[in-house]
Amino acid sequence: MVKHWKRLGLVTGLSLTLVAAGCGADEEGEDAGGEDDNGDAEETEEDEDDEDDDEDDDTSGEASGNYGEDVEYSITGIDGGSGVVQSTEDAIEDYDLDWDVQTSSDAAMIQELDNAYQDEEPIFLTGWTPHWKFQEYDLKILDDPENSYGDAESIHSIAREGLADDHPDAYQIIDNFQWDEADMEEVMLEIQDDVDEVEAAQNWIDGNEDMVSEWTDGVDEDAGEGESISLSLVAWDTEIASTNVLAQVLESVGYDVEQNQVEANYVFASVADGDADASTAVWLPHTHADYHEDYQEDYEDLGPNLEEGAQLGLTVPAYMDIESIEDLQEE
Ligand code: PBE
Repeated sequence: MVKHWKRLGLVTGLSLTLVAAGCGADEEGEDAGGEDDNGDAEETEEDEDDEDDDEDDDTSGEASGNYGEDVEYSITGIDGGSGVVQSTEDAIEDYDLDWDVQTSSDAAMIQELDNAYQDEEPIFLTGWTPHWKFQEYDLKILDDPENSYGDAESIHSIAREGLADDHPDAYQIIDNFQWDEADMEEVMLEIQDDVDEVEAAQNWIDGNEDMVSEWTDGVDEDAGEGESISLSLVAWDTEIASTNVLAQVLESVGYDVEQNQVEANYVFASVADGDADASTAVWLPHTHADYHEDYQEDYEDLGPNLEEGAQLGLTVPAYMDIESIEDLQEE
């Protein structure tokens, strides 16, 4: 795709007229009314199948990607300790951009997205999937030829040393906990729809008893006997969903579960130091590579709880006329 983009950039002059006549009008029409929507969707798919040049010309066209000034050369980010913000800083360097990342929180970033989206204004986000924002808003992840955001990755669970001996049943459940993107998204979406986190987790559990019974296979109903288990997480929506589900399952067999919402580095430090028992929040091999390298000697990596379904990326509303990070411009 990207190679094509470079090559096809040379023929831009030739086909730009066609694009301006076709796509440009389509894109404006897209938001104006439902009538055009169907036609657009079909055309876009055909275009992609048949030839890449329409789309590619879009990105290399004069107006494409020219959003720097509108957004004050700023990317709307989440917490500074997150891997996605760190990857965005890498991207700024890799693509030689004079942009910066504003840090805030997952919730605050979504609020900014919502504001921009209402007015169809440009906005650049530190995005990742799975995340309900892709269901609620029409968004796209920009191409990343330099791979600053890494490839698809997995989300791992980690446990403190000694957990298997101290709380073998809890350890088994945490070790067995595994689901996929659709499961995680279901819980996230419900929470987003104002269902309480605990209730959303319980609803998912009720609808997935077979899967849950595999995690608790052979564990007695009252195995926990009121013992405490602490789980560390950052208040990212993905981890709020996974931690609540795991917590509910542990509680269902008698454990008393405490959730510690902390900053990213403390997720790793707390499990490494034994201050927390476990976490489901470790994105590997890319997002949390640095934290993992620093602390992995002191905790146990239990492997993926979500396999290869996760991806970071610079994310924009679909109405923006830009496809690749390469097209971010200074002026
Ligand atoms: N996230 C969600 C985290 C990992 C989980 C993508 C925001 C991060 O970037 O560190």
